[in-house]
Amino acid sequence: MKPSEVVYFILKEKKLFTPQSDCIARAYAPSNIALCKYWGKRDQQLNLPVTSSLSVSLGDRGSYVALSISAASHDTIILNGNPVEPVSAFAKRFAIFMDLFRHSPAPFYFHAEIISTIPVGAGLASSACGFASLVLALDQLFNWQLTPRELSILARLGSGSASRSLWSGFVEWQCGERVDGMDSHGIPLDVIWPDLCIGLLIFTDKEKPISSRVAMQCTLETSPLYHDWPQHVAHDLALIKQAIIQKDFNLLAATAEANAVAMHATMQSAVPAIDYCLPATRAAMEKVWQLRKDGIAVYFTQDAGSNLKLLFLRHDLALVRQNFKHVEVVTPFLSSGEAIDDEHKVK
Ligand code: 2P0
Repeated sequence: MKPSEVVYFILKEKKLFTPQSDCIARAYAPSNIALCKYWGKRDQQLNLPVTSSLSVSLGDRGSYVALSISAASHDTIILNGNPVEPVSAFAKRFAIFMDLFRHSPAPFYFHAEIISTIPVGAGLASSACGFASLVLALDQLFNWQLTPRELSILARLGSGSASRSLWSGFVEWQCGERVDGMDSHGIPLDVIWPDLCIGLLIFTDKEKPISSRVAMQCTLETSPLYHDWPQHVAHDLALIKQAIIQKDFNLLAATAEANAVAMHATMQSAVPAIDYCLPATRAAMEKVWQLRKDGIAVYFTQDAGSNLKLLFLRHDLALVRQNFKHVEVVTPFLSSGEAIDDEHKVK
């Protein structure tokens, strides 16, 4: 099945593809960090995953978009105040996704002004929040009034992890079984955990050397360890859900760290080997392990990039700041502006 057929199936009842030329649709979607990772697809065209996954959204770290119909003869994009070259990979990926929604008799193009509050392409899920914010804006621009699940399915067509960025808090992306992917979408977990903190350790904001899309396919096709990956995920996902329900931080964070380490071990066994770590990444991992030996409950997770995300509870915030001078702290369950300690406000 093609992405355009999925779009048609979802939008067939709607007054689709009739742009409102004087409207500017504004939307925001948070980035998300997987605690149990998505790595490998059962359908590359529809971004249908081999396994389910589970994430936590990053509050006000994400993507803001203002979307309107462009008077130009091509899509125009402003990213963080700078025009994006139409020939760039970013613009091409945007255009391919937006082509799915351009079936009006007369051709039309979009103008998108995007503010990303996280580095783009550096393993901080910028494509997840980017595509999720785009579908939210499209829904407004065309007045579709789709359900969050339908929006999650459309976002998945842009990027798999975008299916989890339609909600705040914990979100499970159920892999589903259907070939059309209509059962493969995010489902939010009804749990609030105000003490949970994420520490972003950003070692570089450069684009990663190999895209996660290429890396996960290479892993699936060549890694001898990939065979066991779905079993790892099933085991880890069950533990992580249990830990969230019981608010058992050590179980949650230890399982998330083990899941990330297993994902990277699996991709390091691919041919050619895929290694996203920089020396600074490994040094930070060593530091986390040493802190745990010293009795501090701090853990990490790592995505398709060199940056690390620390997992810890609010009462260890000062210790984490002492040990990681450049850490950027995100509190997924506190609203912007709520104080998390005496010296710092939530960003
Ligand atoms: C995740 N990652 O669960 C995993 C862990 C990176 C490592 O989802 O090809 O950009 O667009 O579906 O969603 C990054 O992969 O890949 C990702 P596509 P995507 O967050």
